[in-house]
Amino acid sequence: MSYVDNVLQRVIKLNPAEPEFHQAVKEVLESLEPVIERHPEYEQLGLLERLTEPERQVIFRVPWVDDNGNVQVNRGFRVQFNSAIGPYKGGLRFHPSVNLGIIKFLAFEQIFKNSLTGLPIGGGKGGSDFDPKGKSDGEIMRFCQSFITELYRHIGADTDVPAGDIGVGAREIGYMYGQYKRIRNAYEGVLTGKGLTYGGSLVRKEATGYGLVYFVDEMIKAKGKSFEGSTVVVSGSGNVAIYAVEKAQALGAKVVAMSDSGGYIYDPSGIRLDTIKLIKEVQRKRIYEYTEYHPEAEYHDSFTGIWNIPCDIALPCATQNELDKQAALTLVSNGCFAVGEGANMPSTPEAVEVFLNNGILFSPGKASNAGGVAVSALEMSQNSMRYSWSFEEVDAKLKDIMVNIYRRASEAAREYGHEGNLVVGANIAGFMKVADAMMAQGIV
Ligand code: NDP
Ligand code: 2IT
Repeated sequence: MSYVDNVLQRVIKLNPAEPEFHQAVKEVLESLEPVIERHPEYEQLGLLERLTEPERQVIFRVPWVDDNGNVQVNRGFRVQFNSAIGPYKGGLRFHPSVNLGIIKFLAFEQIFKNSLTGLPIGGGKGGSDFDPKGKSDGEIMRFCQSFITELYRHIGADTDVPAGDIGVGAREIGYMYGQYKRIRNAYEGVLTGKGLTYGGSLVRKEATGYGLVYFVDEMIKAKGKSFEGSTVVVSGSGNVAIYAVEKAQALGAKVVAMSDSGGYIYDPSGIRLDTIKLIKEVQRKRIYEYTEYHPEAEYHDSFTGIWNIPCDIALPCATQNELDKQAALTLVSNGCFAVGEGANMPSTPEAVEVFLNNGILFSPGKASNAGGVAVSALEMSQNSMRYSWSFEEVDAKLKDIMVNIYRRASEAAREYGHEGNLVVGANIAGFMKVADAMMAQGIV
């Protein structure tokens, strides 16, 4: 059995009932086969065994009192996966589906994504099975305060710097930052995605969505295509989806569909993003409300049905495994030529295979959604300098970073005999820097 297969078997045995973690590890390790062949010393030094074992995993109780005076208990997680190239960095997800396996898959992906940005950040992720939907501001605040009252001892500006992810945006980051500062009596850049009045960076809110479109634009440009005049479908209607739509529209695309976990809207005349922002960012309501404002649009109550809408470019920006083989086949037969992942691991392995076998331009999330964490790292730099850059400065750096990630992933794919395969290219390019740093730092 090959070294990679051995390590995969070990990961499955040691981490039972964590299918998303197995899926993420399998995809990365299988891409690394050609690298491992050139570096037999990795096996001798147990590099892949160490790479797939988190440095530290924290699981904790989060008790809080709801508006009716009842005590609620949730479970909190922080997986500090790899600090070879910098302090642990990665978001916090609040969603009822959160469990250890989900957080581990996200933290593992984050190692390579963060490396690809070229910035000095290690990989981590955390969150809770807390469901923010339908909760009052007071309940959200009490939950966030309880969560950070345990987590504060494990994080710090030079140790581990969390940020947002599903269910965690500026409001939650604000409550967590306030509680951290109160406990530690220190004004430090311990969280990113902060508000602009207390250390946040311009463009962080827009960064993942804008970065995704910058990346995809570069990828399709290489084949003589552009967003201008293209029909685009974007799943989700959260932070990533909204700003992907904003930038795609700015580049001349027509975005015709968006979704939430309840279903999708199809507006053939082009999605009115100000309505989506009002419903989602201000009112925190469901996407079907869109048809109240624009009765000519259709609402369908199947979330995954969105992939039946014909498009040139598909941007899955909601959640893991939201796009399966059947959806991929439908996209291909409808003439879609590019798929850019904004979410983490939104396409199933079978869907990715369909894209790669049909010559679809495909970018994996760890490459094309790295803009969010990249601007988070820029927020850390600004906090350290006690200085802030303008919107234009941060946006220019973001664009530069995304173009560089595309180039690095493409070059690695070519160098290792998989030209055009950005899955292999991103995994190899992300891995090399981490592997070099781990090899240099001894058996740790
Ligand atoms: P938000 O919470 O802002 O939005 C999430 C969106 O996805 C909502 O529309 C939500 O619908 C939908 N969604 C979430 N879970 C599910 C589910 N299980 N089934 C169907 N729909 C679902 O999160 P973000 O926009 O921040 O994150 C979206 C994706 O992007 C995630 O995969 C995240 O890990 C990834 N990502 C986020 C980054 C960031 O900077 N925020 C950076 C890089 C990646 P509903 O409201 O109905 O739940
Ligand atoms: O998946 C991700 O890259 C994020 N949720 C953003 C992480 C961050 O630290 O900004």
